[in-house]
Amino acid sequence: MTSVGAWPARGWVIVGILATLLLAGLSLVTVGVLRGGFTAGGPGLSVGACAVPTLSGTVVNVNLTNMGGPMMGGGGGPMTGGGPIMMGGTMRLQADPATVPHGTVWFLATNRGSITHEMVVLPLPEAQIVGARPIGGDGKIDEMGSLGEASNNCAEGPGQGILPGGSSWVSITLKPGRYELLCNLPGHYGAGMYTQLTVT
Ligand SMILES: [Cu+2]
Repeated sequence: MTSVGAWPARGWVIVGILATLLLAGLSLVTVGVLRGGFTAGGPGLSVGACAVPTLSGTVVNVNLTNMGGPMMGGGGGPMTGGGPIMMGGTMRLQADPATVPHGTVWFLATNRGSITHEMVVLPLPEAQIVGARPIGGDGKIDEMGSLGEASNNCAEGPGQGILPGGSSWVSITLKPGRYELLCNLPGHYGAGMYTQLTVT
């Protein structure tokens, strides 16, 4: 009698385990949807928190990063006063690829740091190197002559800045030459957010 009664009990245990696994799976899907990990059909690519449309032709992926923030895995940040401006080359702007053919170029800037960033494209005059622009009292460089920028969170073109985990994109027609990609939020250029793009 005991062995007969044990089987249904074991069956219920198995049902319970299956139900738990099913619920766990459902909650994972829910988290994925909430985090924007799934696009709602149609072409496109989900990058971070944003659904990025398909960018055809030449695409330069621009990574915007900063150290010391919670998204960097916590390595003991150098910040002591809690101010928004970080000093000492703790920020980076990297372009991949760094050389592209002339014509229409898409820039896809993704913020992998912990604070707001942006990407601005400026021509780089002959005999001038990147990172050498004079920085004003406001911590910014002169954006005169800007060819375009990606600073619209989860959208195209200029805006209020790209939030952590977000992206922005812009297409610019470029002639052969050298260009400087940079972030011009106060203090960021001085902290190292610039790189060269060569157009052939
Ligand atoms: Cu920045």
